[in-house]
Amino acid sequence: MSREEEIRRALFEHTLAGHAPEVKALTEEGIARGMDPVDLLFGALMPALEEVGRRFERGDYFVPEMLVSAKAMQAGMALLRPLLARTGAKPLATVVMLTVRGDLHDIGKNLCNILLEGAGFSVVDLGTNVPAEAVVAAVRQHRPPIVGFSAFLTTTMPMLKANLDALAREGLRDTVKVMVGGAPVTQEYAEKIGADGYAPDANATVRLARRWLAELGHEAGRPGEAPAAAAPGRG
Ligand code: B1M
Repeated sequence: MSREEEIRRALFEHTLAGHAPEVKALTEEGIARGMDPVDLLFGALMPALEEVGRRFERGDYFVPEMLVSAKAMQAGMALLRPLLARTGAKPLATVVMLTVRGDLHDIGKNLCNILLEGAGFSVVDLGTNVPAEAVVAAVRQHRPPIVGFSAFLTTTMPMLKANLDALAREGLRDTVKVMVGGAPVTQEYAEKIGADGYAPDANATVRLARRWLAELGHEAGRPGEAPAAAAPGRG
């Protein structure tokens, strides 16, 4: 087995076990060896988290295990972030991103943010557990053409509609394109609640944001592409 393959496997195992220092060291070694950051992310870190979810569903893992695995993954992501998000160019446009009220999951949103930044967008990240009032305030302050809401729990999905309603109440709905996403969200659900669009993953998020910019008359697609082929079969 090559050292690269060993690194991929060890990254998977240590993320699963929640060993942040090992994940950090292995990611550093992978980068130093010239491994593709997209490969490290989609070939090791993400599959580990998917396995964490499966173990949680089976009752083999509980919240503390989920949490330490997430922290371990974030130790790797922190190192990959600057490599995935190319900067230095004039931002294409601002995108306000957030996880809805009641929801503490942020890894998926953060990944979308990284790829959006990599594609040249300027991301204003409001964080997690964000109330509708804060969404309204951020749209007033930043005047973004695009806002993205993430919901990762079936119980927090209704907050997507609550945010859309809050924007409409404040007369801001027509000033922004609203994208929704997160594991339980679907195209059908997005249409049902009246969002402008849905993206199943981070690459699709970038594609949709670019399409909207082009429709709005911005010069979309430059500078920088989303990291090339950020995982086969992922949008
Ligand atoms: Co939670 N959790 N969790 N959790 N957690 C899930 C989501 C769950 C599916 C696990 C399971 O049962 N298999 C389940 C939800 C079930 C459901 O609602 N149907 C669940 C549960 C139940 C819970 C708690 C309720 C557990 C409890 O307390 N009993 C609790 C809720 C806390 C809360 O939010 N109020 C909880 C807590 C946690 C932790 C805090 C421990 C931790 C989160 C840490 C963190 O995010 N900082 C955690 C984790 C790590 C998970 C799993 C294991 C991994 C989530 C993740 O990061 N995935 C998850 C199981 C799983 O997903 N396999 C699970 C990787 C990420 C890259 O993918 O999030 O899908 P994803 O993001 C994708 C797309 O969805 C899309 O692009 C991303 C990148 O490709 N996308 C968008 C995301 N946002 C988008 C926005 C867009 C467009 C696309 O436009 C704006």
